[in-house]
Amino acid sequence: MAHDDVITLRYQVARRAQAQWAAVPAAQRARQLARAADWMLDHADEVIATIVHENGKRPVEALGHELSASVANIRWLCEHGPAALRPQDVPLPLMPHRRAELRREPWGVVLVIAPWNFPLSIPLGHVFAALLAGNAVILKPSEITPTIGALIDDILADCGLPANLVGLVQGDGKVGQRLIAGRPDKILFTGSLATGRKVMEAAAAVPIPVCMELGGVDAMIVLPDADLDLASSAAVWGSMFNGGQVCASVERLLVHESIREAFVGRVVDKARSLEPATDLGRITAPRQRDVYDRHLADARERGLTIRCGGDYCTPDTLAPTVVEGEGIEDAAVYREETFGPMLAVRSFRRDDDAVRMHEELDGGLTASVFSRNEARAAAVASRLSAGLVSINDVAATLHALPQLPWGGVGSSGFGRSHGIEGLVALTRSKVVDTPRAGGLGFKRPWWFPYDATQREVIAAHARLVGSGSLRKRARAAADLGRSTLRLLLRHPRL
Ligand code: TXE
Repeated sequence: MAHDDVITLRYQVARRAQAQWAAVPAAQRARQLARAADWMLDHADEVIATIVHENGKRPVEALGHELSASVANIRWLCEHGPAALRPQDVPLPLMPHRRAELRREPWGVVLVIAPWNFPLSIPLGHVFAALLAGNAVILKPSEITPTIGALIDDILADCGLPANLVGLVQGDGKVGQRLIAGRPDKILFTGSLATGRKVMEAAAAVPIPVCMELGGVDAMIVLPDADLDLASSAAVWGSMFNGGQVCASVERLLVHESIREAFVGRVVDKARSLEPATDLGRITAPRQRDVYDRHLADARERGLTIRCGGDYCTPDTLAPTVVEGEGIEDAAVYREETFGPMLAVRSFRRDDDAVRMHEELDGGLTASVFSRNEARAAAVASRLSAGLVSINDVAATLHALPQLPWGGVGSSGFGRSHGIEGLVALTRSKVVDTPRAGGLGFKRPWWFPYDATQREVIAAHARLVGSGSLRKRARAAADLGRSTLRLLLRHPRL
């Protein structure tokens, strides 16, 4: 069967399964989905081995950022999600005779297009939230980590889901385009800005709502009174964990000029002390080397100083690299996402300069500010454009914490996953309003035909709901009572 026919069929069977799944109460859906956490813990070694083998990250990172993050997310979603999906009675002070119920209904079929850097926790987080919200899911893992993507079928095997509720479609960007053409009801994309634009372009043709997580050139700001030991350790881990292949990694270091050498010296010493075999995973996507080579060549052409690293310790591991120098603000390593164990250092004089430097680049997924003066750090943090700003910690620590919404601003994308906000975003709100006293209700006196009495009622009502002073409201209430009585005594003629 031609690929497009397979995709068409995938969507057809997913829609049928979704109708069945949406009829299951959210609390029951949660109970079934929660079994996946048990499966993952029971098969932890297999899950970790598969990730290490195909993605190349260190076992401790596969355990922490993939397995542990995923089971925590599942548990939290299953415990807190159903309440957020429950229909709510919304009081209507302006329409006391009506009862409004706000419902959170599933979109239908959600398409998840996933990256290779967190090949389990990122897609799994999206898949679970979408399923808990009552959707079906078509999942396209990255073509670089297909085996890990396929794990999701095993992880869900014990959940008793309707057949075909989750459709796994392997393939590259071309398959991604075809999946968009298959008209999902919503798309969750994690990947590069360049690809994100193609996804949005294809989605716009239908149109299909999208949630985009596109990475960023995130910065750490180190104020003059920062704890240099803490901040330098945070800078090294924040920029080099997962081999630096993290959307929320520290890509830029903005450090106060007065502590620059003391701080950068510590960063360089700690970066040099990393053991590639134990601390740095291999480069997952070979094409990343092109990015690293280009950024290093550009830095050298500009005469920047490569304080450490700048070459490969093994064919697929870049040595931890720190780059600084006059004019770094124009260098590729500073302006573009390197997505590797590479840090670009720039110094500033005033807090305002640090904010300006941060804001110069469009986008912002996460940021961090280090200072012993929390109020000063908070003042800087409040001025930064980013989805998450950490004070005296690196924001990536909080990546995909189930309680917090996750996503960026500007060229780092839009929409939110995780947290209640991310779950609710996987539903469509619908209001159903009915007569509060039951029955058929009555013809509304403000329906046709229009006349002077109606206008008096509406004018008095506007003064009641819009006046700021109690005296005016009291007078408006009296006017409203009198004019409404006159209106009700007049039999509606239509
Ligand atoms: O991403 P792509 P890649 C950034 C990071 C990295 C760069 C490239 O800077 O260096 O992106 O990584 C699918 N229509 N991030 O090549 O190309 C593709 O098959 C539909 C940051 O992995 O964006 C894969 O499943 N789908 C990011 C997914 O999109 C298409 C994590 C991502 O691939 C498509 C990963 C198309 N036209 C990379 N083309 C983050 N935010 O963490 C590709 N795909």
